[in-house]
Amino acid sequence: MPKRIFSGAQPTGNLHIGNYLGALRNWVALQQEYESLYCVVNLHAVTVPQDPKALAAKTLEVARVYLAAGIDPKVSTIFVQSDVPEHAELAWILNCVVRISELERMTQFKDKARKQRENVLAGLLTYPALMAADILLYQTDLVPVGHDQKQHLEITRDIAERFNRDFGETFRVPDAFIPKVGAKIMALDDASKKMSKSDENINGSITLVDDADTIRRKFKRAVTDSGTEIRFDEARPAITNMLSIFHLLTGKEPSEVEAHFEGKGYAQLKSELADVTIEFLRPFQERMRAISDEELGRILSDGRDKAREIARATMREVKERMGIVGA
Ligand code: ATP
Ligand code: LTN
Repeated sequence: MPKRIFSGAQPTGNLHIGNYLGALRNWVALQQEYESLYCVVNLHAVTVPQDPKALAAKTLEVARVYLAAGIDPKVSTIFVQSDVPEHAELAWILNCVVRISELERMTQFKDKARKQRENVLAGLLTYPALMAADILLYQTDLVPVGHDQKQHLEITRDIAERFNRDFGETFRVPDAFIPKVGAKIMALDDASKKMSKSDENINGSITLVDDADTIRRKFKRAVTDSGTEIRFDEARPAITNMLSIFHLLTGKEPSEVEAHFEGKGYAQLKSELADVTIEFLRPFQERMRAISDEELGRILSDGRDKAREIARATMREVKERMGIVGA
């Protein structure tokens, strides 16, 4: 059996270069080697309040981004989470396997609950059970994600192992794939926090749909570190972040990038980084526009059918093992 990949992004806003460099780029790179399923996880998005119209539009837009990024629907399965009801069904069951104490330890829950302060939804706490369901439904081997998802992958493994122990071998226990560089692209306005789509300051991230002027303006405003030297250095996170983006978008080795910027100033770095980003996003945005609604609809309905077949088989086995039967 070929090894299988599952991953997804939430349609909670515009995807940014952090999402691309930390996740999508690797989805594309790995799709030939693995049987891959890439999902728009819209049921995850509603763990925080969403505007229904915007959510519907973003769900399709994220699928478009997957295609424009280079995910090939001929080799990979692209689909929307809510089209396969087994995700929600298995999530319920895994909610009865995971412990509240484990969920309360999740840093993403703590951060998002703190930001929200009041009326935190139960779904925000039980989010990892849904994520585990996404992954385990497909007997996934590898999950390419950014660094912020490491803890969610660990809890997924724990859930799978516990289920297998209590009810008999059912789920494959997946591994995370987290890239060495790019797994945590930092915000342009504050190099101590990750670039995030749900950030209220839009200047912190470069989205995949930003135009050239916006990209230049955002890099120009980006914070820098004290000093003047342009080199990779953990003690200087803002410059290191910009150099990492430059390295990943150009494919130039870190030493080459440092040599290239030797003797140059921060303004030059920002301006060249803007050029490189604009050049990278131009064909990307053209591909996004070139995909017709009909084509997108066809790809998503094919994806749904393929995903559902695998999901159904797993669900049948899960219910049998647990003694969940009916008429
Ligand atoms: P937000 O950016 O709003 O916090 P999120 O982290 O929930 O959104 P998703 O769209 O669900 O983002 O994530 C899609 C993928 O992008 C995940 O694999 C995630 O780890 C990765 N990712 C998110 N932010 C970054 C970042 N700043 N750097 C690298 N990878 C990232
Ligand atoms: N929680 C992830 C999105 C996500 C996911 C998944 C990623 C939901 N289900 C399954 C990989 C596999 C996030 O990035 N916020």
